[in-house]
Formats: sequence, C-alpha cells, structure tokens
Amino acid sequence: MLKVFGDHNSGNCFKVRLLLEQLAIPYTWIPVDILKGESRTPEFLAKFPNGQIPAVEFVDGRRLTESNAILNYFADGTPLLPEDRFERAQVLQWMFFEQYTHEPSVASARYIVRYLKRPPEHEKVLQKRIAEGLEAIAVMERHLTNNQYFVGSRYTIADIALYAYTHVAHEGLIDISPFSAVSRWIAAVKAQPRYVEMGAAQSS
Ligand SMILES: N[C@@H](CCC(=O)N[C@@H](CS)C(=O)NCC(=O)O)C(=O)O
Repeated sequence: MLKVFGDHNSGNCFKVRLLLEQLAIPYTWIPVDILKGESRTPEFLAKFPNGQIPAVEFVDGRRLTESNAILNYFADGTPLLPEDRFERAQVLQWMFFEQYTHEPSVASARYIVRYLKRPPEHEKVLQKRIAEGLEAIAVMERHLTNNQYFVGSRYTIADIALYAYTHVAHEGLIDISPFSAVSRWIAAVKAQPRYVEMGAAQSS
C-alpha cells in the first residue's frame, strides 16, 4: 500500500492526508516525530535526502516529497485539479504563493508557539512572522472578497494548500477572525465531501 510519512499536527502533512481522504485513496500513515530527529536519521535521509515530511513512497518504490508536488500528483485527472491550462497555472500560482509567502510566516509562527512553546529568544522572530502572516492572509482576503474559491469558482488543491495552515493560524497567534471572506472560505472548505479534521486518526 502507498506509504505516507508524516506528522498529524503538521499542516504540510495534513494537505496530503486531506486530499487522499477526499479522493478515497488508501494509504498507510507512518508517524515521523521531527522533534526527535526522526526525519534526519541516515535511513530516512537515504530515502528522502531533504529530511522533511510529508514524504510518500509508492508500492513500486518510487518516492515523492514536497506537499504541493504530492497534491498535484494525486489530484491529476480529478475535479480537484482543473484540466484547463490557464486554470492549472492559476492553481500553481497560489501554491507557489503558499510556499514562498504564506507558509514561511503562518506556519513558522505556529511552529514557534506550538512546537517550541514560545521561548523568549524567539519572540522577535515570532512577532515578525505574525506581521508577515497577517499580510499573507490579507492577500487571500482581497482575492476571496470577489471569489468563492482560489481558482475557477470551485474547490481545488489550491484551496487545500492554503487551508492547511490558515485554519490553524490562531495557534501561531495570528487572528484571522477580522477577515470575513477568509472565514467564509474556511467554512466552505470544512463543508467539502469527505473532509477530515487535522490531527484526526486516519480512516483508511
Ligand atoms: N516545502 C516542504 C516543507 C516541508 C516541511 O517544512 N516539513 C517540516 C514539517 S511541517 C519538517 O519536516 N521539518 C523537519 C526538518 O526540517 O527537519 C513541503 O511543502 O512539503
């Protein structure tokens, strides 16, 4: 069976789990504790040289990393990745935004608070990440004020990529409640068929 190496509390890993659940693709979840260095062992690095999760291993031995690359692979040929060439590029546009602008601030603030327990020596960086995170959420708000979803008026993997850390942004002390369009969109993602909560046990 397909193996997914991940951490149930990681947003990047949650993206993969949410998509596999929504597409009803069976998989085995293999927990990896990054704080214990389990993604940096010689065995893990031999399989996945970048030493990060999520990482997937197919039955035939092929492997894939980078959450958004994994989403693109599994969503290909499904309604969650548009066939139209321009819309596909728009999906990538938002996924690159997520990785370059959104995740480094929103996920990083959450990591400092939730995983590192907000040590005083990280406070300056935390405040910077919170400010940057709010700017990223404001970009989403501007788009979602006039659009129901990120691409093509329907739910795609661009929504999954951006939802993962946005819906838990408060865990990094980023308050998204003033952003009404983002809040409405979060409710719309939660209402999607076969939605699962982050951190929940795997069902397949
Ligand atoms: N760009 C990567 C980021 C993956 C990433 O940052 N993974 C974190 C957990 S969320 C990790 O493995 N950290 C452990 C480490 O870097 O040693 C993706 O989207 O998959």
